[in-house]
Amino acid sequence: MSRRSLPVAELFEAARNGDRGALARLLSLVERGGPDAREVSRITYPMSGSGYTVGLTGAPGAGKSTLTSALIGHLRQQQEEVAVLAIDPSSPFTGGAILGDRVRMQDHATDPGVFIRSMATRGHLGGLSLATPEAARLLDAVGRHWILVETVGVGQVEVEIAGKADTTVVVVNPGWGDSVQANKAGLMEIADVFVINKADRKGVEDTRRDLEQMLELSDLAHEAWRPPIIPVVATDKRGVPELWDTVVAHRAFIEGNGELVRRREFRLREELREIVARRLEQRARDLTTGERWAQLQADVLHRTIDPWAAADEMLGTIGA
Ligand SMILES: Nc1nc2c(ncn2[C@@H]2O[C@H](COP(=O)(O)OP(=O)(O)O)[C@@H](O)[C@H]2O)c(=O)[nH]1
Ligand SMILES: [Mg+2]
Repeated sequence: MSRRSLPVAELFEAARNGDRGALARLLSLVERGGPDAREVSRITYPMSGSGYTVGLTGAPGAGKSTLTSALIGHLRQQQEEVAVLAIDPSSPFTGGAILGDRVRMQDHATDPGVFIRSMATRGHLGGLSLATPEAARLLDAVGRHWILVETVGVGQVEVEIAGKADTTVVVVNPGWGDSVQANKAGLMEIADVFVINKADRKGVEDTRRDLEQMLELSDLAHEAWRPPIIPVVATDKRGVPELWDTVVAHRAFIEGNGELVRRREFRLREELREIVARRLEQRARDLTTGERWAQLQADVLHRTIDPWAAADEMLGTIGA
């Protein structure tokens, strides 16, 4: 039987035994959604929960992929295995960034301790916000205990996705005050650690002051964990060990005070709510087609029924 037609359970067994092709295939099923993705979720969900996700987010070009690659190298030196999900909702059409990421991370392409996957959005952000945690759980269930998630932190929805990691690293550059694209307030809210990448350039201290000031104005400064600010030069790995030590320290901190459990519970509740909302949206789209719908619209146009009563009639058919 070819891999393409293997049942999900067999693919999963193969992936657990280290078959990267099977894992890639399962991730494709997750990306696509539908019944096969449901089956992946059914099998993986009970087996997930021991993996730890680290999100890296920031404006396009901030150096997230370079930094991710440097972190992979650092983790491999410590014999840690690692999986990476690179998510770029901003380039569904060209695929340019995805290709770029592949090239940048190719140092690790033949290392069995590293698994890298670019998740395509197919232009649907809502789908991605559900597919990403699903994909992370799959990686977790096949035994990847560190999962790095690279996301673009620009718009509100993207920042929301970025904030779904256990520890979130926000990557900025010297002079980021000038960049109009970044959703600063949103990024401040989700940051557990700040990286000032490209610290080989001028303006590191100004940027640090800028961040400190923004922290003072936010609630974060007064929480027990104040997000550390770490200068990094991802291209020559300067600051990368310090960054990783900080991520590990943050993990220990939120594991110790119960925050990790609270975060995960919150995310699961939000995910459940989103699944219900999306399925209702789908039902609404299904309802608003067909002959009966056309007739009701005509009735509303002719003022023989008001819009609310017409909606009641449609919703009555699904008991909502
Ligand atoms: N000078 C300098 N350039 C860097 C550094 N890190 C990344 N870059 C460069 O910045 C560009 C964008 O990097 P990339 O990792 O693709 O950014 P991403 O879009 O955030 O993933 C590339 O040309 C990198 O070589 C750094 O620490 N210093
Ligand atoms: Mg990138």
